[in-house]
Amino acid sequence: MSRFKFSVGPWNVHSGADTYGPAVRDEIPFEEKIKKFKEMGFDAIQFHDDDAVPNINDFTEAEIIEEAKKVKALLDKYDLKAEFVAPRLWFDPHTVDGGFTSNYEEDREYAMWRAYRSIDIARALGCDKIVLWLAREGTLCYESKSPVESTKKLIDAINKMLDYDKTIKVMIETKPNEPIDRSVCPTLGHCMAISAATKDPSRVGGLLESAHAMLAALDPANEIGFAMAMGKLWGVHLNDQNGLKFDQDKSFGVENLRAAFNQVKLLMENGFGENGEYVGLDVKVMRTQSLENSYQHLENSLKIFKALEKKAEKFDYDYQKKCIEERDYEKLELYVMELLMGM
Ligand code: GLO
Ligand code: MG
Repeated sequence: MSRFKFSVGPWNVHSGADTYGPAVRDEIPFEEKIKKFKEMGFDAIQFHDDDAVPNINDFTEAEIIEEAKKVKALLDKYDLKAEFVAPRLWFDPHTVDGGFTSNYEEDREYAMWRAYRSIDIARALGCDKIVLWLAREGTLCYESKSPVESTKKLIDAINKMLDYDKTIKVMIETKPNEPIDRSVCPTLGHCMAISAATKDPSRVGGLLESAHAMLAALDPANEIGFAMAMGKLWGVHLNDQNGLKFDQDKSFGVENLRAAFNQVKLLMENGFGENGEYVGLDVKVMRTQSLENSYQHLENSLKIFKALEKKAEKFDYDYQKKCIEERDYEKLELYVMELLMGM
């Protein structure tokens, strides 16, 4: 039994299309996915606005809320919660140059429309968290935008969201690059600064994705620790990443076991989840998998997380203290490695 509650997004199970090739599996219907997620032990679902309301542009504002209520009924049927809703500001033609920081006013208005609709959808789904994964908020051509203006535009957009709903919470999911070259808000440190500059910092926090920290050449556990010290780690997307390359979204712990262990240990030591936070996964199924085995990466990630939780429970804090007193960190390091290797 884990002390944590877990969440997952429907995009974690997909047809396998990538930049270099088409789909290799059928799309699994939404209801089938969430039924399976529940069976696997997940407690909550992560949403994009258009995961809840596909073809969102085709509906009026009132219709969008009605559509979202149908999804809420599905969640209730399987006794699942909604963790958050994220406006998908990277698919629509209006978001080619970014959303909140686009150079074009019409696009910025569209981005706000999606942000407000995401809040409406979150309300209909019974949740109060909005995630901003700022996919295209940055530059491909450096001289096309000013980092000063972009940062101010982002703060302004968040302020408008905070005004639109007085109890909603905004979590920025930071990422240094991809699909954009240079992001406006690349790390949780930047997120904390943005939060402080908004009109209600108590409602603006962060979501750390392990792979995103690694892409910024940072340690994911340290990003987690930094945001927790500020009381602002409200979500995680645990996964793994092999070095500095494209965003891989590998199963949690499969590349960097010790880093994974330290993320789990830190979440446990600092009471993550006590305010209703979920341990979220953001892992992608490999292209090689058959349709029937489309969920294996999620099973693996949960299994590895829970195994690391058990390892962390065994962590000998007295021994750690002794090593620190003796200033023998080589000894401490070997202890950690032996713990992980089961020696
Ligand atoms: C991509 C992100 C993406 C977000 C999701 C929720 O790199 O990790 O999967 O987590 O869109 O906003
Ligand atoms: Mg993510």
